[in-house]
Amino acid sequence: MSVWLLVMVFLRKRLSPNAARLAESSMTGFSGPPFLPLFFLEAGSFPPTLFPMEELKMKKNVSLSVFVVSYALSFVLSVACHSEPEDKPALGNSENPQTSEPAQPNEPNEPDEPEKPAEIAKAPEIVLEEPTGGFEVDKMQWFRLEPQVRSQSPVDSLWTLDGEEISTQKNVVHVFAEAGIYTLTLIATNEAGQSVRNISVNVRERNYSNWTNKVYDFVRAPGQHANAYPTIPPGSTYADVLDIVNTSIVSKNIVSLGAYGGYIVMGFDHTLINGPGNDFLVHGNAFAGFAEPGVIEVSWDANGNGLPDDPWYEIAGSEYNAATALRNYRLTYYNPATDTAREPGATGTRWTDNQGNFGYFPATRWPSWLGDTLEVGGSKYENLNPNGSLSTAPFAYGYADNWPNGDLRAQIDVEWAVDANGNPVQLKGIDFVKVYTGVFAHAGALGEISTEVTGVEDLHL
Ligand SMILES: [Ca+2]
Ligand SMILES: [Ca+2]
Ligand SMILES: [Ca+2]
Ligand SMILES: [Ca+2]
Repeated sequence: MSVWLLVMVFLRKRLSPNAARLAESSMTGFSGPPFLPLFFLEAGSFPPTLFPMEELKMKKNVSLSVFVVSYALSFVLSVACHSEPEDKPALGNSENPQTSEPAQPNEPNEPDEPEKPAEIAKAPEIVLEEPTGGFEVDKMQWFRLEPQVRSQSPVDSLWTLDGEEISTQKNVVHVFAEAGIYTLTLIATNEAGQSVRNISVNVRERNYSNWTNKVYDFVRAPGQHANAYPTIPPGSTYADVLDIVNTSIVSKNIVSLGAYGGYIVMGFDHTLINGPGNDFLVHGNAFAGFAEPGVIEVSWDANGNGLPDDPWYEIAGSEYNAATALRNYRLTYYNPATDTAREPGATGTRWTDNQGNFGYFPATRWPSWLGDTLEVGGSKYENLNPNGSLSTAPFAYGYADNWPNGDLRAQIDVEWAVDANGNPVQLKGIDFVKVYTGVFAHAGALGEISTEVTGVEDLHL
């Protein structure tokens, strides 16, 4: 018995807590006597109740010393089998930072080449320098703004004037009919967002003439008034003629355009506003039963150079879609005095057109400042009365020298303007008006059908 106790004390001294834990954790694999002493020691009770000590004492033939030695050997073996060093920490034991491997930062693998930093998507940036005292413009003059809009992606532009949409172009062009202070707003939108810029515009008051103030171009076709209305002295150059015709128009005197295609281009001291309803009236000398319809085209100074070198838009009058209407018609007159191709005995002025037709027009007076030929063109409409008739009926609406000036049907709405393909165009205002004789016809003793013009009246002034 005393030997047993000595072994217990020995074991207790040798067992570190870790070794004891290892021994306990191995209990599933070792169920034999080596672990019984631990059990007793932990329980703190001796003699044990589970250990069959009494039985052992009873068995005289069992040598206690053999038992103890076999126990000690088996225990040493069990510890040797679990020979992990006591001081080796468990992997990943964060409670022991000195011996733990340093934690690896959670970083992605470094690529071979450093990535460019992604650009941060931004709303458009509107750059517009405002003049000292703010933006100013006279009423009925084009106001043009060309802001710089910086953006990494496509931009949609929306311009509003006092809250009402006026343009979806990057640059805005607008004309103000009345003086006042207006707020123009640009809303620039891209895929990242929206920028808004409010611009104050001071529109100044100004007085204008309601009548055309300038003739930019004039071409007269042959006719009975080739060198009259207004009178063109012999030897006049084209520049002289332009001056003479300009004086006529400004002073509201008659200018005859001659036969089909003769034309005049006129302008104003302001932009004629496309306001509500009818906007202007081309004054002529039509009277009941004698219309000489002239086609009207309008234009605005899109390129801002003050000259009528911008697209023209026809006023689509009542005949625009007539079955007999011709577009892009071209007609060439030949000066009878120099025309060597005319047939012997033929009378009149020879003509050819781009439809393969030719003939001799009864009028033989040739404008003195023209050369050997004159080519004119545009739309061409069929006269309502047969050639030679002493009367000519007016078209329903939309032409010059068609109805008497006081007749509502003589007035024109800019809304009727169409482009070269016949599509309506929305014009805020117009700067130039072109009129040309629109029919190719002759009225017997009354001469050729030739449009007369005395000027254009702005109906809003
Ligand atoms: Ca109008
Ligand atoms: Ca007339
Ligand atoms: Ca122009
Ligand atoms: Ca006439």
